[in-house]
Amino acid sequence: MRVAVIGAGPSALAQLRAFQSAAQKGEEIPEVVCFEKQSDWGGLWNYTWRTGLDEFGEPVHCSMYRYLWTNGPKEGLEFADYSFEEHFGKQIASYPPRAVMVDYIEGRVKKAGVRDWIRFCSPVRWVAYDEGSGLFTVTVHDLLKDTVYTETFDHVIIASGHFSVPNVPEYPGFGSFNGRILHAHDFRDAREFAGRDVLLIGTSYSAEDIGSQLWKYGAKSITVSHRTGPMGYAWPDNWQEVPLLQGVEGNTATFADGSSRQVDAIILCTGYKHHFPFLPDDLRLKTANRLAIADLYKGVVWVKNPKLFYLGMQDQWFTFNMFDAQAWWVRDAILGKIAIPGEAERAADVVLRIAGEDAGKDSHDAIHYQGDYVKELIAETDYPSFDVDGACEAFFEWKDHKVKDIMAFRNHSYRSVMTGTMAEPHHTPWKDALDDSLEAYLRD
Ligand code: FAD
Ligand code: NA7
Repeated sequence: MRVAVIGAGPSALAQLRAFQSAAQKGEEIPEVVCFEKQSDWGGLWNYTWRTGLDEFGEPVHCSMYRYLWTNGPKEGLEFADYSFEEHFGKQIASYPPRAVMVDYIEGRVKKAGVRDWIRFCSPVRWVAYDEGSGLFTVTVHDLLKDTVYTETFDHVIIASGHFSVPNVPEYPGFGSFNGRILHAHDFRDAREFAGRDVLLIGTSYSAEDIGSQLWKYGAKSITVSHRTGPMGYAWPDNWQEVPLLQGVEGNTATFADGSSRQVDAIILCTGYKHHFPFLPDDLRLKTANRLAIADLYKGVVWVKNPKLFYLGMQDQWFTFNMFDAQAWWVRDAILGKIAIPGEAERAADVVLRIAGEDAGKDSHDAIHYQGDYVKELIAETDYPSFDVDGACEAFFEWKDHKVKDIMAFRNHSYRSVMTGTMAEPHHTPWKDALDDSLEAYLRD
């Protein structure tokens, strides 16, 4: 049996680790071939200065930027089979910068020895399913040799991420704006905007964090325009929330309440698209960015063809340990240890999940909802059980800390639900910590 995994970000790496862990326990596993379009693993966490197209003419996957620290506590995402303490030899502070996270993500898969399952510089161009043979044909571009080839597989697992292809609205006057307009996907270095008046559109994680980066690295003013409602935190004095942008003329931006501001740059923090240009209609997921995903039984099995799986397609409170829960479950479904029901039951499961999410009132309910999903999956496999409710508590504390002081929430510490240890406070408050290197962060 052959299994193709598309992508080598955190979701796909969870899948490789899941199979390797079964093999380690003496189980027979299929041949697993992982195709990654970048030259290294880590997915979004694999930082590049590049934007637009890469050296091969491929769309740059990275949406991360310099100085990015995790936007939620690490205690909510920790791997249950590989703690931060195991990796770093000590407990570390709760909001690691990107470089520290990459080291942690890599640590587990280096230990598992799965790197040679991955073909790098290998974007998947097309996947087709043949009813007759019951096999998938996967067409891959080997960028180094510049050759295109096909191979067949019994199962395909799509783990190509969904925070890389930007959603880019246009507003009147953009074509003649006298400044730079970019999407968050192409934002790389806040220092570029030091001394500038910057307008952000959107009110979710990207707007909050890119705005905070701009503030930290010396922007003159930050204006955030909302479509639905303001974020409502107690922002610093040079930060203003305004209603939706109506248009720009020269450098003047006008908003729905009639107010206007002079701005030097506009950053569209308007989210991302689930985008799978390598999939035909009958296999392609089309969904909003939400917790209960359309057309995926148990959030992972393609309802119309249960040999096809998707990982990590949900909007995310939980990340790495949710991807693990999914990957262990998908592994056991492929190994035949978990039975997948018929199509009607699979479709009914999706309807129930969507209703469950819709019944929630607020982010508190949403965190519990996703926590319950993680619990449901890990109860069906041998993924190490952990205190998911404890991880939810870390998220609730995190939300309270943001309300108390949005520019200081990263100075707080939380208890690991994997090891029971309390994180050390970081040696420098986030706003003063300008060096985001691993060495600086881990310094005692
Ligand atoms: P990705 O990380 O996107 O990886 C997908 C991989 O698939 C990539 O390596 C890509 O190159 C590859 N790929 C895509 N198409 C193809 C193809 N056709 N062929 C071959 N390979 C392909 N999460 C947190 O837990 N904490 C945070 O602080 C946090 N901050 C974030 C900040 C930003 C700006 C963004 C955008 C996301 C952040 N996230 C954060 C969420 C992030 O989605 C997850 O942490 C994680 O990276 C998702 O893993 P993934 O493997 O599903 O997808
Ligand atoms: P999100 O969380 O999908 O949020 C998108 C935001 O963009 C949200 O506030 C939307 O407003 C807003 N939006 C979307 N389209 C428009 C238009 N046309 N006009 C105005 N505003 C719009 O994306 P993020 O990039 O913030 O976060 C994605 C991930 O990156 C996340 O997991 C983080 O970990 C990092 P709405 O509320 O719908 O009115």
